[in-house]
Amino acid sequence: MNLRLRDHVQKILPQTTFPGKKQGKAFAPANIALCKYWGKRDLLWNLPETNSLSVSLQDLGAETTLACIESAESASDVIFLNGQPAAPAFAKRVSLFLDLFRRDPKLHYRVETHSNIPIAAGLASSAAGFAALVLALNDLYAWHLEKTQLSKFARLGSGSACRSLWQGFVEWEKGMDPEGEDSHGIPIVLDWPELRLGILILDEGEKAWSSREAMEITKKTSPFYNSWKTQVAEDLRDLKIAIADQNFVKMAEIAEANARALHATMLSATPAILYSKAKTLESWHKIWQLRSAGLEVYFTQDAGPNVKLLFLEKDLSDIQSLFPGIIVVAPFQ
Ligand code: 2P0
Repeated sequence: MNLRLRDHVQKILPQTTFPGKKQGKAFAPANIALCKYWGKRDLLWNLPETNSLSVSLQDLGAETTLACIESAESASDVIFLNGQPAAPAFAKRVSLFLDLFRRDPKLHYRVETHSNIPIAAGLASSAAGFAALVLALNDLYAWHLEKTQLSKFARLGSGSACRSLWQGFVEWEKGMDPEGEDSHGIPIVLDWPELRLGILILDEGEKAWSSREAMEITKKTSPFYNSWKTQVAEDLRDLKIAIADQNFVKMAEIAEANARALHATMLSATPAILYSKAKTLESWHKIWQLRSAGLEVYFTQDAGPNVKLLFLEKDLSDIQSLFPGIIVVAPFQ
């Protein structure tokens, strides 16, 4: 546990020592970035080099229940994921995060998280998980903290989690403050009922690098990392205009170009970071061919080999027959 982080969190928390109720419960959606977060300017406070912008996945996400364990009952937190005891590495990460909020070191929690995000989808399930955990703490202790504050807490668990406090489009402001007081999600109020995302599961293997280590390698060794940061600033500016205008083609072109720039930058790192597999490249070609033939379909891709499609409701049946097994999300319905 880091004492500086813990002191910071404890100063913010309301002075409630006892839970307001028996258990806290909350849901948070997963999110997919249209302009990606890749690289930290501060590892301790988990602060990003750039802003990023995502769209949340409605009812795809994590639901967490949290309860205090009577002191004599357990010497550590008890953490379940989808009904099974969580893997030790994941349980340790969650416990270290809970340390920031613990008033009494002898107090332990029972955490049960159910995620309906297909595990193989390579979606940042940690984003939904940490956002749901922070919301469940807020519920358990009846802190009534604002979502902006909860977003800052979630960021300490996982950067992209700070965008999972809201549905719809959310921008993560990188901020300037050394302790991240101005680095949190900001929702963009807008309704876009026709927008669809499709999750294509192409490869279910373990990924070779965690995002955390891959970001550091990219930032330290890619000759294109500074160009990536410049690209993000331009993409964000144009993306926000396209979103405000509900200009789908413009929005999706920027999102795809941003994802390609991210993966090209990773590939230029040493060692090379390559998440794509043969099936990933096949899907890019297929999407580009379909687009040449007039179908408005674009892709984005995160820290894994699977691809997420961007399209509109009018093309749903074509997309479903061209990409069997695709998981379709309507983020604004
Ligand atoms: C994103 N990703 O913007 C980018 C695009 C993956 C590719 O945020 O180290 O799990 O916990 O802050 O948030 C995944 O990284 O990393 C991510 P940490 P996180 O969605």
